[in-house]
Formats: sequence, C-alpha cells, structure tokens
Amino acid sequence: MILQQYKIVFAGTMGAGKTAAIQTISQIQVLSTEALNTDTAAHQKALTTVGIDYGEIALDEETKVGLYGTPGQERFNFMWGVICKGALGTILLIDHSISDPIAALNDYLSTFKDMSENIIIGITHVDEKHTQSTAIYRQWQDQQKVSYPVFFVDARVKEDVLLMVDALLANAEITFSH
Ligand SMILES: Nc1nc2c(ncn2[C@@H]2O[C@H](COP(=O)(O)OP(=O)(O)OP(=O)(O)O)[C@@H](O)[C@H]2O)c(=O)[nH]1
Ligand SMILES: [Mg+2]
Repeated sequence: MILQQYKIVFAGTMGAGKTAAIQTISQIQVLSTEALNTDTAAHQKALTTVGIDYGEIALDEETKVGLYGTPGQERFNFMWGVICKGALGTILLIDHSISDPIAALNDYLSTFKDMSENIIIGITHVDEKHTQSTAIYRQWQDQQKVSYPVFFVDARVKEDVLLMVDALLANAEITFSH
C-alpha cells in the first residue's frame, strides 16, 4: 500500500539528460512530451521536451516518488514554476560539453532557487571530449554563499541517477524535518 508519494523535478539545460535520467530509473513507462527539435542552433539533437516528462520509482512498499522532467529550453520557462509546485526538490542537470556551462549553471540556478528550496546539481556529458576541466565546478562551489552538492553523472546510468535522487531525498529530510 502506498502511504506516501513524493515529487521531484529534473531541470537544467537543453540536452543535459533530464528525459534520459527519468527513463533510466522509472519503473513505469515514462510519459514523455517530446517533439522534433526546431532549435538546432541551441542543440543538434532530434527530439526535445516541449511539455513534461513523468515517471515513477518506488523507494519501498509504502513510498513512491514521482519523477517530473521540465523542458530545458528557456522559451518554456513559464512551465518551470508549475512543475516545481509541491516538489521535495530539484535535480539541476548541466551539460558540461556546452560552451559556457558555468554561465548556464548560474542562469538556471538563479531561476530555480526561487521555485525550489532543495537543489542538487548534476554535471552530465563529462565522458565526452572537452576543452574545459571539471575543476571549474569546485571553483564555482567555493564562490557560493549557499553550498550546493555537485555530482558528476551520466544520465543514462542508473546508479548515477539514483545517487542524485538519494542525495536529494536525504537533503529534503534535513530541510523539512524541523
Ligand atoms: N555521452 C553522454 N550522453 C548523455 C549523458 N546524459 C545524457 N546523454 C544523452 O544526451 C541526449 C540528450 O538527453 P535528453 O534526455 O534528451 O536531454 P534533456 O535534458 O531531456 O533535453 P531537453 O528535453 O531538450 O531539454 C540523449 O541522447 C541522452 O542519452 C552523458 O552523461 N553522456
Ligand atoms: Mg527532455
């Protein structure tokens, strides 16, 4: 019997792996709203989320987590607040392979911190060839007034995504239990 249902949100840059992350861990068939990508200047990929992704994972017999994916493109930012309502927290995914991931991180974080109190950051696409080192995130962390956990993950790898979900839920318990 399900006694508790939580909601968590996957947000972040276009192509970072929000839809992939939900597909990787969901125990139900993921409901996706992907359409042909017309913004190939922003990203080359064929499909992009234009509405919402929805998946589910059971933590135990009594606890279910709803997994909500946002569209990455800024033109859909009016939907972000709606999707974040009532969520335990947000996993912010940033694609390391884009030209300025730190600018993107600052940009998305400044928007999402007003909609979500509990945020953790996942840096994706670190397996690809890059000109920039991952040390930029350590430097970024050192400059923040609030400390945000940063994970280097591959959204296609189940253990990586589960690690972030666990971290977000653990953080939520700390944030919400008092
Ligand atoms: N090489 C590599 N590919 C990844 C990684 N994470 C995700 N991908 C792939 O990147 C592509 C884009 O991922 P999506 O899940 O569509 O990205 P999204 O964040 O949902 O993008 P939008 O819906 O357009 O905002 C997919 O082919 C994923 O399988 C990663 O860490 N490394
Ligand atoms: Mg998507």
